[in-house]
Amino acid sequence: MNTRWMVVGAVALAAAGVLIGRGSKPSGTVTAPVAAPAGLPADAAGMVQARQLSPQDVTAALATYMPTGRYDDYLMFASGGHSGQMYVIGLPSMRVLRVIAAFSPDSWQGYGVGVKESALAEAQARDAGLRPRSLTWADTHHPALSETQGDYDGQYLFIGDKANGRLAVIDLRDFETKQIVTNPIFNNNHGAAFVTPDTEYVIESSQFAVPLDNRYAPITEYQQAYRGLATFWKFDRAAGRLALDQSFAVELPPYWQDLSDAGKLASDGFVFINSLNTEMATGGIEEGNPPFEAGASERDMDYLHVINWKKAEQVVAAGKVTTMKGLRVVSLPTAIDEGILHFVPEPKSPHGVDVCPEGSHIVIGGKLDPHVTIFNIRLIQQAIANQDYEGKDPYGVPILRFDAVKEAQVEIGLGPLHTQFDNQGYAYTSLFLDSSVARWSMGDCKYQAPEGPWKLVEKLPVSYNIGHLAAAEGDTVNPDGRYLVALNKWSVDRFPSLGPLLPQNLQLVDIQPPGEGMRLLYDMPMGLGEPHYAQIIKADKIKAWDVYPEVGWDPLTQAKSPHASYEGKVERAGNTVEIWMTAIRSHFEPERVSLAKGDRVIWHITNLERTRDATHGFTIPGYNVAASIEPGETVTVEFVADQEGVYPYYCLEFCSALHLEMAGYFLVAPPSAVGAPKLAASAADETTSG
Ligand code: CUK
Ligand code: CUA
Repeated sequence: MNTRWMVVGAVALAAAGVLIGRGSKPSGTVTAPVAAPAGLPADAAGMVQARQLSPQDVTAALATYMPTGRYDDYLMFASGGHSGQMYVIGLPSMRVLRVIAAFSPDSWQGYGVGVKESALAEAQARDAGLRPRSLTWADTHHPALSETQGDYDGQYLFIGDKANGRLAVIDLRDFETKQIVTNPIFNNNHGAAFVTPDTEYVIESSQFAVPLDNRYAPITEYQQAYRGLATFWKFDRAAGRLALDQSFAVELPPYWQDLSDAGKLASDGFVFINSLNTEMATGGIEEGNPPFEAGASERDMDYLHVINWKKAEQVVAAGKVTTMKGLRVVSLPTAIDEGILHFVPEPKSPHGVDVCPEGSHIVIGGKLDPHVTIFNIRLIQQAIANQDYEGKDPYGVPILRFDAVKEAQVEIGLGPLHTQFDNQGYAYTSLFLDSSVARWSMGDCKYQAPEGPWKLVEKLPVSYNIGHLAAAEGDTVNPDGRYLVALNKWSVDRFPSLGPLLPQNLQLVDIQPPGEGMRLLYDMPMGLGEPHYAQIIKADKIKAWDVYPEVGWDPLTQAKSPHASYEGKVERAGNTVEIWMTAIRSHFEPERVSLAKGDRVIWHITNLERTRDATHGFTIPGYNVAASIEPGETVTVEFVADQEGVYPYYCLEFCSALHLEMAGYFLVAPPSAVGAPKLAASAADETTSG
């Protein structure tokens, strides 16, 4: 029996209430091989007592502790709010494994800091004519893992930028962002990103109504000129890119659309989008109007938008569209005439819409309503077929009769927002105002909870102000149960004070087995930008590369780079100097580059390493360049040598014992001193093998 298991045995004993006093040892317990921190007894039972851990604390610790070298069962992909990035977190350990640079520069990853092979650089260049300035951040809200038949397939990850109406595509072979697209005719979103069951489309729906095509119209023309928009970005899986020319959008009334979710199985072909502000409040508190928070909350009902995207696809194929800036748009009148768009009334200020694993039920959380409301897709389809309307909205969109499509309402508490599912017939809804998670039973489901349908089962308090929650594969056709993470907006007193800006608190909850109640396992302070939504995937579904497939790889195109080189060389054409540099432990080649002020520099660097984790970096003082060149990767930096002087370039990653020697000199002479420019690819650098 190895020592670790003996310690675990001792802790389990302690958890069972057999607490042993300091100094005495239970039979079978051995002293831990490593000395405990000062002041702590070395044996498990003694530690339990000294740290005053309850049996619940001990089992929670055992449930989350990850011995060195052991891997987590799940990976959670969390958005990063206005950090503009994505986070990868292991479950159940709650260790942050990676940040993925998406919309914001990150010098560690060599992203957006001088390297040309980056989605950010590509988007900035492309949008130069479309947007007045280069964007270097985003407000990321909703990640979406790519799906095959409604299940996560572990291939791609999409993330929406609420602030600027953009989407990013991340390839999970190397966890790098490959593409940033900008909606050509709309400047914000919220219902993004959500995918259809085979990732045919990535959905991006708007939040704040504005005139389409980024035009100006006075706010007094709000009802005539302002609109919402649901964009269906076609995903070309083979290319790993969203394709604007195969995408389309559906024009919506100027309500504020909120979250969306794609139908699946029973509801495949539909997309559901919540809305608020069907009052069409336009603000103007300074002119005596009600403030938005009151003006947008006057009516008892808002509208769930039900869009038949398969029908919309046919209408688009038939050419019944207007094309704006390359995006094909189905107009609101066409969407109504063709039966693409219907409304379902939903109670006060809805927020989350979540489709159950079988696709049959659509769960709505109303921020100002203590219930979740559950609609049934069968009833919705019947009501559409029978034209069972309770009226039309001011734009002529038919509104289905609430009682004809509602299956149930369950009173669960204050401020219901978002819902996830497990494999035992339960749904889990975040309660923002209650600061708790409600577990309630679904009805008419593949799995049926023993409590019977539509019952509140229990509530678990969380700290504090929970927004989204994420259960293991809990928004797919095949949820896992086991774990749930509460993404709490506030942490208040949970962690030591580090000043007025506090971390969020991500709390790991054990939701299995259901009979024993939900158990809080771990508080994880998130001292990085605010995660909104997260998805949790089985770790073994991710098939990431250990190193790039070939030496000379361009991660942006996921193909061999034309600029790859196995040896160092420098060439001049006119006043352009092109450098092909190799990097391998522990040297660059060349180690000297000499040119004249005013020369244009194109500098390619190939990391020749095939060893896992042998990453090198590259920087030059004052030129705002930070590259990360991972094993096999080729990167390019390009600039004008506009400052004369002597610039030591060096490797940024502590790659070997001789890492400090991994350097070179970039010598920028005054123009006159060089005359006919002399180039020096250092002949002194003789070693090329690794
Ligand atoms: S929203 Cu943040 S708590 Cu943008 Cu998904 Cu509901
Ligand atoms: Cu390469 Cu340090």
